[in-house]
Amino acid sequence: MEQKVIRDDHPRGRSGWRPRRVNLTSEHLSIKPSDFDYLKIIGKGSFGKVLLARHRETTKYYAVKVLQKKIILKKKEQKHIMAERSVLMKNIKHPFLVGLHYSFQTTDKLYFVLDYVNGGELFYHLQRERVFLEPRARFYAAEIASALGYLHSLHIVYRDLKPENILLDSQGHIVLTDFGLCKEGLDPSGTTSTFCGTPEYLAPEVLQKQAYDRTVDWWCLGSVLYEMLYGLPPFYSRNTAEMYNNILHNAPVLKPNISNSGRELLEGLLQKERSKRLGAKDDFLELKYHSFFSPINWDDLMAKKITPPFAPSVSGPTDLRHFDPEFTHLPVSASLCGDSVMVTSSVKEAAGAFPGFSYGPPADHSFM
Ligand code: ISQ
Repeated sequence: MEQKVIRDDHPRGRSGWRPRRVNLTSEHLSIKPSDFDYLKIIGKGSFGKVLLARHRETTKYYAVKVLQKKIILKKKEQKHIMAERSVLMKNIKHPFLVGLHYSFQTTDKLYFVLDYVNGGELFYHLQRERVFLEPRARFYAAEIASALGYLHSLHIVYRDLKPENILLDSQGHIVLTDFGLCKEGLDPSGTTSTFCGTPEYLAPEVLQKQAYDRTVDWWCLGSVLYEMLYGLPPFYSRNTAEMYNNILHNAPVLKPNISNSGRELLEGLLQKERSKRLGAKDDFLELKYHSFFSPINWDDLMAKKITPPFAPSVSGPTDLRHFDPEFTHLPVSASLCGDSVMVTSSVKEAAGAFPGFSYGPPADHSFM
């Protein structure tokens, strides 16, 4: 049997280089659900769930996102899902973006094998502390901004930056997940217009179903930063109609308990007219050189040389204390691993709807 030295040098792999000898068989060439043990549910959405999984052979942990094909088709979302996959596949490597290792499919499900991080959602920590002091908010905003700037440089608009998509790793660095609503293929001056998502952070142009561009992400970053500093989203109202009205017509309330540069940045990012918004001209560079970020050394930030202002306490990879028990207490379904699917007509219809979905990285990045 052929033997080959293998290595794990994914940029965010925890173990770094780990040469190992394994026997290469045809089994290694195609990845499948039974290559993993599924340990816990760590997230749930309308299309499916995210599970903590351990690769049986390498014993490495991953977040495996499993989506039901028929639900995606029913909601006419296959374009988004294929976009998520192709966005994740675009050789995207950035310290603050979740990495995709593999995607594969079975008759009824789509699987994304992603980096696993267990520091919890940023907003889970924000809720516990109500607000963050400025240096901490600055650190998170800077890591998010650098990730958004990187996506924009690849002509990708994230579009739907929202609290549940912003995670912390075990050291306390930002990891953005869920590229499901990312729009790709936009040239820097290009626009697009589709609407879906949750309302809190939606920019006025998205709310009004007008054309939008990469500046929508700077609005969302403004919303995230506002919530970190003031404890509530800008324009917040318990009444959704009122909140929509506030987003479209009211200036954000910027109380003076934060620095002038912070308020000035928020004013620039939460500018309703996108052509006047901070970032409209030189994108990320306009944020990078804004006085609010003057304490940030951007080279150090990118190299993860800045010690995070807060370290989530975790005892190890299987410490799930920062995940919602609503998810982690759910039983892990056996159907994930088996071929036990009842082939109904809707499953048949869905089976062939995602041609070219499956993806395996170059050998250097694989599990082998
Ligand atoms: C990675 N680690 C933990 C949770 C996740 C949720 C969604 C996508 C990736 C994730």
